Amino acid sequence: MTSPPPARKGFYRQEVTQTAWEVRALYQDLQPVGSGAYGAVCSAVDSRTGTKVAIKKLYRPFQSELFAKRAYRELRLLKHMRHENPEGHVQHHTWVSTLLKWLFRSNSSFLWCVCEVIGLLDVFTPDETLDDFTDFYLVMPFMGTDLGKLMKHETLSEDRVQFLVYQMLKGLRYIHAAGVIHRDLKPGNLAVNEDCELKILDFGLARQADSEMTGYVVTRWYRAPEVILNWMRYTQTVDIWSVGCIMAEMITGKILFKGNDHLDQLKEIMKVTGTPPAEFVQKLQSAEAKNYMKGLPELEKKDFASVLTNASPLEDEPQAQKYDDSFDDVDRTLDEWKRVTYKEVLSFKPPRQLGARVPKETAL
Ligand code: 0RX
Repeated sequence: MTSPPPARKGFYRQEVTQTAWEVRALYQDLQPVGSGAYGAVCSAVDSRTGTKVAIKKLYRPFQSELFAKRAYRELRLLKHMRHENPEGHVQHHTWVSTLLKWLFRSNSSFLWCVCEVIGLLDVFTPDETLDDFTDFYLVMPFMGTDLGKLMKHETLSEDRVQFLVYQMLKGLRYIHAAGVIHRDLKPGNLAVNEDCELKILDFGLARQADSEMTGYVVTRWYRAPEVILNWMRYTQTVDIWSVGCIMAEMITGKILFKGNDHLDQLKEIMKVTGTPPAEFVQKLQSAEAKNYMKGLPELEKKDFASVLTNASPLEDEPQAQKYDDSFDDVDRTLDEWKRVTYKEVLSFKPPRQLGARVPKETAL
């Protein structure tokens, strides 16, 4: 029996949950944190800074074209998610980053901690040539908990909900600006630290086969109907749908659309949104989908205030009434203009005053 070749210089080997890991020597104290069909994650300590990192080893990434494409996609996406893009916005704030770097005296790792999307700290392979290339490892900041676990343990105050939703939208804005759709935003894919700072990631360690999307499962509860049923081409708005579901759950402590299966989930959704109008159903590409929707009894749209009963009314978004501009095409005599203007003057209702407070700008 031949013994395996020694580890690459600057690397060491260790068995973690029956898998051989060969990592850069600077990453010490490997501890398993999760695994699935696609790979495994360990925590480790970066001996240069003492900070905790997460290292992901993909499971046999080059075993098939499908695995290889998945692995390549994850690497490309994670490499792309850098908020401190040197050609981007940070260039305009170089003095700020210089000051921050000076204050924290670490090259760039501090800047990773201020963004809302997970990014790569390092990527390495122990294989010395392309011919030997079989594995690579992704290193990122270690995130101890996620929003799913946080919501199980506590009810979130209104300002924490606001701060978390703000960070989700900020992170999504960045992801969407890159032309990427996340598709699987759920509490378990939102890492949160003790200061309520959030990072969007995508664990995706397990296969999301049809069976994983069937039945009473978290993998489907945050998905927009067009994703669940695959009825039409979808856009970045599917991620905004997920943010809405997550926000509702943070406010009420209950899962908004907890369907037992695909169609039950659609029914749960329509109990709140109402059944879509006929023009929308007409646009569905699938004939099966069209028939199914046409056969449903009509449901009224619910007022969100009745669904999210403990939500703050201060977050209400005022809705404008339709403005009637038909007079623009009408010719009237001077007297007639005078009469309609007078009528408008008399019918004016002053806005509801909050106590005796008068806005500063308009106070005489
Ligand atoms: O997070 C990823 C990952 C992220 C991703 N994105 C594209 C869409 O927008 C968000 C970013 N695409 C593919 C993969 N991978 C990943 C997640 C968790 C993980 C390892 C890799 O394990 C950790 C990470 C940090 N702390 C603990 C465990």
